[in-house]
Amino acid sequence: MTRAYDDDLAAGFATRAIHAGQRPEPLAGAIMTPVYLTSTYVQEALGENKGYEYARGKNPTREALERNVASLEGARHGFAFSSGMGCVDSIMKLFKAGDHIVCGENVYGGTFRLFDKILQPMGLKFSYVDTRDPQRVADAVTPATRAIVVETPTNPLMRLTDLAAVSQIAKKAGALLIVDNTFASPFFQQPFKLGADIVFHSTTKYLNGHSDMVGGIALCNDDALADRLNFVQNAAGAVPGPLDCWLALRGTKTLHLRMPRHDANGRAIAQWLAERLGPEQVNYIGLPTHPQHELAKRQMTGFGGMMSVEMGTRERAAHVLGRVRLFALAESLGGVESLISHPASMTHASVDAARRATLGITDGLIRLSCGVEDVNDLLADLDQAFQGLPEHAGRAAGRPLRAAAATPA
Ligand code: P1T
Repeated sequence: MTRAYDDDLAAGFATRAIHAGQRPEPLAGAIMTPVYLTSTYVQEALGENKGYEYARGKNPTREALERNVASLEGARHGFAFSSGMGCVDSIMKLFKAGDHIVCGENVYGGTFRLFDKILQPMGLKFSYVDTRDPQRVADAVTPATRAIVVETPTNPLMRLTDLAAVSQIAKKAGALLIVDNTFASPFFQQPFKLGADIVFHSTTKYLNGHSDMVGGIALCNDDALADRLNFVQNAAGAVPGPLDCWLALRGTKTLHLRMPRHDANGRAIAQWLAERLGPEQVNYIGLPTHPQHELAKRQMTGFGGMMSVEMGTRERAAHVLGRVRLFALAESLGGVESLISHPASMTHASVDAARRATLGITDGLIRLSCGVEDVNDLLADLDQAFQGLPEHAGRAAGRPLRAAAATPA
């Protein structure tokens, strides 16, 4: 099990981002954690070793990453995985057939696919609810509920869950609150302070920040829970390779520098899009018109670089997606480079069309991951991509492209 160093937990965020979990390497004093490319460790004698036996169980590069991110989330324990999905799958192995999970209705398409197509047939029971409304979460709880799983902000609709309110519901139900903090990163949101039991990330995104690896990580504070996660990590074996851990660890050193720039660029681009299309078309939690802007201000310290935009029709979405030059049309998010995507046919293609329609993941929805380039260049790119945008029939008639999203009670 990898525990954060106790003395790391006291320093400021930037100091921890750069140093937490890492000590100079003892052989030569290398300041950077080596990439321990090994599958096994020599044992001095039968039953005698340096604490490392086989690399699925432990790897020093992986441990440095686990300690580092645990420290950034204000957690005591970290467990790295081979992908965000490998991480969610391993967390769900804490449960057994018959257990009931309340899950946010809008989560990453791959998370829904794992639950719906693999775990549900194996006996786990899921209820999908609009977690913007804590009452709906409370209403979905049954005596068999063992966990509440939320993504906040959600991918791609940027909906929020009031973590403090939902953690009360989880505690009352004796269930774990499990939070996907990928979109916010620990720089903007600290779910443990709001009552989360497990926080996880696709490290592929903001934590790495450079789009050069795929990984996941789960964090927790409770020692008994950590023992169970540690057991699953080794027994099920969805562990990351040491080079990927090293790349993620290099990324976290600049998280505190990158996130404010993602946030600044995100705000400027959301404002531009809101002026161009009408604020009700832009799902960005930093816009005062976002139905949950006040919650965002209360439970987060920034809004980040993620947003989705309702273009009205697939044709209008395709127009922009086909003309951008600096924004790259690609899946994924959270890297220094700006990406743009079409959730209905890309990240959420595994969610069936009827369900997408109910959620609001329309064929006209595009998603932007604003990178850290010069914002004027990003705005100029969008401006040229918007040139010649086909008129939307409803818009021409003076009607909004869609009704403003209902604010949950
Ligand atoms: O891709 P992977 O590292 O396995 O992480 C899965 C995952 C988990 N949680 C959230 C919120 C995510 O956004 C993702 C992956 N998302 C994309 C690849 C995407 O483009 O949205």
